[in-house]
Amino acid sequence: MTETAGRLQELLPHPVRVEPEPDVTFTLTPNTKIHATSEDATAAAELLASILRPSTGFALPIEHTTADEGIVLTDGAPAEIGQEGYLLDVTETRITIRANSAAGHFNGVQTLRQLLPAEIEAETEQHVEWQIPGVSVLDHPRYHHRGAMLDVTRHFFTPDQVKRYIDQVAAFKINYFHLHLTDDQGWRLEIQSWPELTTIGGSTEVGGRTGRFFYTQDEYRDLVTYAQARGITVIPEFDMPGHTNAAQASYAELNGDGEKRPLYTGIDVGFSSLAINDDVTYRFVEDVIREIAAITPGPYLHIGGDEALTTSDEDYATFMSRVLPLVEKYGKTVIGWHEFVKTSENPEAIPQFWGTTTTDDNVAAAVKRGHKVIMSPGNRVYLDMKYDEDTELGLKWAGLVDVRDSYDWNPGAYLDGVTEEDVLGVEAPLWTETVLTSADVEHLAFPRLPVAAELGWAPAEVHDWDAFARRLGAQAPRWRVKGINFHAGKQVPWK
Ligand code: TNX
Repeated sequence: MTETAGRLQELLPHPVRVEPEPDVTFTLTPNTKIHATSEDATAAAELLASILRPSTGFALPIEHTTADEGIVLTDGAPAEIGQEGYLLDVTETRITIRANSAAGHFNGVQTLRQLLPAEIEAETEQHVEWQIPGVSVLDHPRYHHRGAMLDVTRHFFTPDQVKRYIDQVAAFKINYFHLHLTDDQGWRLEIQSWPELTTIGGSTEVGGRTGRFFYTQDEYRDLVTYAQARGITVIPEFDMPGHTNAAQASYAELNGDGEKRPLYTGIDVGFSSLAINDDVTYRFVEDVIREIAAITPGPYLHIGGDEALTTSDEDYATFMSRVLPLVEKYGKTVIGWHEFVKTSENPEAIPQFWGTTTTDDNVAAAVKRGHKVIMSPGNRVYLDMKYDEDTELGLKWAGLVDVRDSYDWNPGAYLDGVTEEDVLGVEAPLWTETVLTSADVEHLAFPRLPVAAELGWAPAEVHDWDAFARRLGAQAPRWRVKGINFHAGKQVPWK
C-alpha cells in the first residue's frame, strides 16, 4: 500500500464506513478552489482553508458556486447520516463533502485533514506533494456529546492557551468545550454586577502566583466565537454550592458570618460552601446566571454541585431547588456533576458521572426518570490522573490511568442500569492542580483525549485495542509537526 492509501487505515476517530478507491488520488495544487454552497458549508470551508493555506502556501479561494472539480462542500446529504454525519468522496478531480448541517461539514473537514500528509499541520509553507487517497466515506457519531473540559481555576490559562487546546481537540471531532470557570482557588470570568469576584477572586491561583487571572466578558465571547468556528459549543461552569472559596474571599456578604475568607492557593477540596439560608446567596447566583446566559449562545449551563462536603443533604437539596429553576428561567439546560441529579425533577437536566465505581444508585434512578448521562468516569477519562508511577504531573486519587485503561471500557454498558440509549456521550475533564503550561496540558491530554474522542464517536463494533493502538500511534507525526508535547508511553506503537 502506498503511504497515501495507508492514511485510510489511520483515521481517528474511526469512521462508520470507509471504501477505498484503489489507484485514485486527488492532488491539491496552487489552482485548487474550495466551493461552499450554503452558509453551513461556508463556515466549515473557512476552517478548511485556514488549515490548508499556511502549509501549502496555496490561495485556496472560497467560491459560493458548485463545480465539477476542486473541493466542494454541499448540503443535502441522506437523512440517515443525521445532523452530525457527512459523506466524503475523493476522486481524481474532485473532493466532495455532503452534510445536513454545519456540524456535519466540520466533521467532514477534520476527516479530510487526516487524509493529507502530516506536513499539512505545519504553520509554514512545506514542499510536499499534497496527495489525498481516493475514497468514499460515510460517517456519523455514536454519541452526540463528545466533550473536553479544561479547569482554568486551579491554574489560569490565557485565552491563547485555551484556543490552542480548542484547536487540538477540534481535530478529533470534539463538539463541546466545558470551561470550569470558578472554584476555591479562582473566579475566572468577569461578572459586571459583582466586580470583585475577579479583581479579588481572580488575582491568584494554586501555588500563590498573582496576576490578572480572569477573562473579561469580551474575552469570553471571543473564546465562544473561536470555538464555534471549529464546530464547538462552549459550556461554562459555575461550581456551587461548594468549591466557592474565591467568591467568598471576594465578598463578605456571601458568608453567613459577614467575614471575607482568605484567598486559597492549596489543592484541598470540599471545605467551602455558599450560605444556603441567606437570600443574598440567591441574588448573587441569579446575577451570575443571568450575565453568563446572556453571553453564552450554547444551550447549557453547568452548575457544578460536586463535593459539597460541608453542606448537609438537606441544605444541598434546598440550594438546588432554588438554583436549578434559575438556570431554566434564563433559557438554559442544566448540566451538573452527577451528585446534583438526586435533587432534580426535570429530566432535561444532565448528570455528568465522574465516579470510579460501576454502580451509582442516584444515576441509575435518574435514568429511570428519563435523564440522559454524560460519562466521565474518573478512573477512565480524567486526564489529570497519572499514566503510571513515573508520571511527574497529575494526581492519582482515581488510580493510575494508562492509555489502555482509558480505552478499554464501554460508555454504553459501564454503569449498572445505564444503557446505550441513556448515554448522551463522553467527556474528558482536565483538572489543573498540577498543570501549569500548555506543554503540561498536552502531556496529560495526548494521547488520552483522542482516546475519549474515539469512544465518543466510533461505532462500538470497531472496538479493538491492537487496531486502535496502531491508529493512535499513527497520529504522532502530526503531533510532532504541531509541536504537541504528547506522552509517548510504551503501550502505543508510535510511528
Ligand atoms: C475531583 S471531579 C474534583 C475536582 C478536582 C479533581 C482532581 C469533581 C467533580 N471534582 O475538584 O480538581 O477531583 O482530580
